[in-house]
Amino acid sequence: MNQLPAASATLVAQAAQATHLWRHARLATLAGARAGAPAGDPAFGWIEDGAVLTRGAHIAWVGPDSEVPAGLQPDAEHELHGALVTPGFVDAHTHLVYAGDRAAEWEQRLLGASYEDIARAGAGIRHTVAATRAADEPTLLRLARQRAASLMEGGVTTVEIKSGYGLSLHDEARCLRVARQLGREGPLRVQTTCLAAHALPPEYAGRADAYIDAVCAWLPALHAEGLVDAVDAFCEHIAFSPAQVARVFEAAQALGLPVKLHAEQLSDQGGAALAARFGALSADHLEHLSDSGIAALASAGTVAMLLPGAFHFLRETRLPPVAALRAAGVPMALATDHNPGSSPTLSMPLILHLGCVLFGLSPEEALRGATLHGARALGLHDRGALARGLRADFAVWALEHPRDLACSFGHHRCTRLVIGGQEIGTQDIGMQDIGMQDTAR
Ligand code: DI6
Ligand code: FE
Repeated sequence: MNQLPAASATLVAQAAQATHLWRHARLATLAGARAGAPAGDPAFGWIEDGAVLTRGAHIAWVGPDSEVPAGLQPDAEHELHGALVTPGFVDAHTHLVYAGDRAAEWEQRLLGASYEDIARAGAGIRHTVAATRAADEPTLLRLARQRAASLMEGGVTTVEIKSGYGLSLHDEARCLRVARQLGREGPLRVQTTCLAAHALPPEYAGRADAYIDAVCAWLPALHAEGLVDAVDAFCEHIAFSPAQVARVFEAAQALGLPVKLHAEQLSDQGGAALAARFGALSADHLEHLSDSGIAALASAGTVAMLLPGAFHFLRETRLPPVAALRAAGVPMALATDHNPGSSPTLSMPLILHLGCVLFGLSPEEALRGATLHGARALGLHDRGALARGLRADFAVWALEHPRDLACSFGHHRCTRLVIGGQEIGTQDIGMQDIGMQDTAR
């Protein structure tokens, strides 16, 4: 997890090719099968008594335990006693790097203020911007590490982290560096997104177009430092207009960076269609998505990123059009949207539950949304299912079936977590030992 002495590099390279055989698991592979698929194509890609062989960072074989290739001599064998194994969650929409908290603002909302009222009064996102600017990088990194550990307890193996609480070149760069550092330290895999167009910082009050000019000018520098995997914006009446977002997207496109968009969260701005026009990886939130927006996402192959944590926490009532998205064949992803203002949760199992109960997803749609479709929303095609050749990222649960993971809520933590073929030490992420036995040769 931490830096290794250079002399051990060769040993590490050899160990990286070690083989591990995980036996007697209930496997939700998500490989091949889809919800509503024909008979013989089991839901969840289910294997009742399965095994997974990993070699180095990847999966070398998956199948029924009874068909484990004869004569296999893995470096280690792990007995799972029928525990559930799912692909690791890909939490593809978070704002993980920030300081401060916004519980007082939440309290104000309970007394009647709206999210928009608070934003217009100069608080909301800007409150977190002030706290983030005032925090030094070691503090931001320490806070992000703690949050990453909580995500991993809930089975997350890849996370996307947005900036957007810096809102100056200096502070956006600091937040993105912290996210990159978290990824370098591991074990959680990190993808970064520049969300400088999140809110108007106080020094640009009344000058939104000038701020967008600045954001477009910062992108090449942030990209040159290797800090940006994708570019996002907040298209909303309390944030930036479609025309302003289009300018940010053009700047991203000129650098060859993929885009995504906070769209149709509080009102219909035509953001999803704009995102689709730029071939966005995802359009996110979408409570106010129109039929034409759905058609645009479907034809562009853009993922609909649903964020039930924010819907729940903001006590929204307008539901995203899940049935129409499903009918149009738009892949739906689920993520925590972890942030202090609209979705202060770090539990992907809770998000699965909310996706089912609030948005009407099936447990299988929720699981696919939190894994395969989350990966697709990041442009990653090497993870999100348990299949030969994919990354060996998976979580073990003391449960019998993935529907149990989405059904009961508020307490699920994985019992073991494997990222890139390496089991993550429970002491690193605070997982409880609940008595799963292991036999290592
Ligand atoms: N929509 C959200 O839900 C988050 N950002 C955004 O554009 C909220 C961010 C916050 O309130 O701090
Ligand atoms: Fe967000």
